[in-house]
Amino acid sequence: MATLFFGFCVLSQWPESVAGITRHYTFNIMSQNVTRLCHTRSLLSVNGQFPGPRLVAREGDQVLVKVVNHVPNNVSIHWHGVRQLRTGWADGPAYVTQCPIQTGQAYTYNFTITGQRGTLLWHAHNSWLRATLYGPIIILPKRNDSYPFEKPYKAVTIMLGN
Ligand SMILES: *[C@@H]1O[C@H](CO)[C@@H](O)[C@H](O)[C@H]1NC(C)=O
Ligand SMILES: *[C@@H]1O[C@H](CO)[C@@H](O)[C@H](O)[C@H]1NC(C)=O
Ligand SMILES: *[C@@H]1O[C@H](CO)[C@@H](O)[C@H](O)[C@H]1NC(C)=O
Ligand SMILES: *[C@@H]1O[C@H](CO)[C@@H](O)[C@H](O)[C@H]1NC(C)=O
Ligand SMILES: [Cu+2]
Repeated sequence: MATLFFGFCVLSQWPESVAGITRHYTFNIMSQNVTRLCHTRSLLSVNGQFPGPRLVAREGDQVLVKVVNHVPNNVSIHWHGVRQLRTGWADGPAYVTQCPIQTGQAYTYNFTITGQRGTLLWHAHNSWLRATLYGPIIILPKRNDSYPFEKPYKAVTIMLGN
């Protein structure tokens, strides 16, 4: 199964906000049927979206992601590449920094994005679940701050999965 996903956004169109706000997300881990190239499969998704939802934050923002597990599998979510400064328990690797979130339970990841800008990735951290549980993390510079490169005219997220 090959999947290609395109999302896009014009940077100047994001709503105005002050730096250092709290961003709330809820990730419901659920099972669903998805049809691609004439084949229907059952797979795990976040909020019924595959690939999963975009997590957007500015540098300096606090991010709260409540992950609710509605499936029989143990799940944890890893924020790939996000520096966890004094919030190691929000990193996500099951059995490393936390016990997995069990069926019917929820865990709220709480971390602040510090000193990072760009596009990263979140994904499930146990076994094959990461094959379908993933999505982009888009970190914008602080308001009035610049990118460490020329300001892009437009940002396009391309996710490749299999
Ligand atoms: C997926 O499809 C199977 C077989 O048709 C069905 O039994 C199941 O209820 C469906 N699951 C969902 C979440 O729609
Ligand atoms: C889920 O995690 C719990 C707690 O770590 C563990 O006891 C259980 O065996 C796990 N279940 C599966 C299916 O891996
Ligand atoms: C998130 O972590 C911050 C810093 O440790 C803490 O002040 C805040 O109360 C936490 N929020 C939640 C909802 O856990
Ligand atoms: C951003 O720059 C604009 C124009 O220079 C200014 O009016 C505004 O106060 C600045 N905002 C912050 C958060 O520094
Ligand atoms: Cu990773």
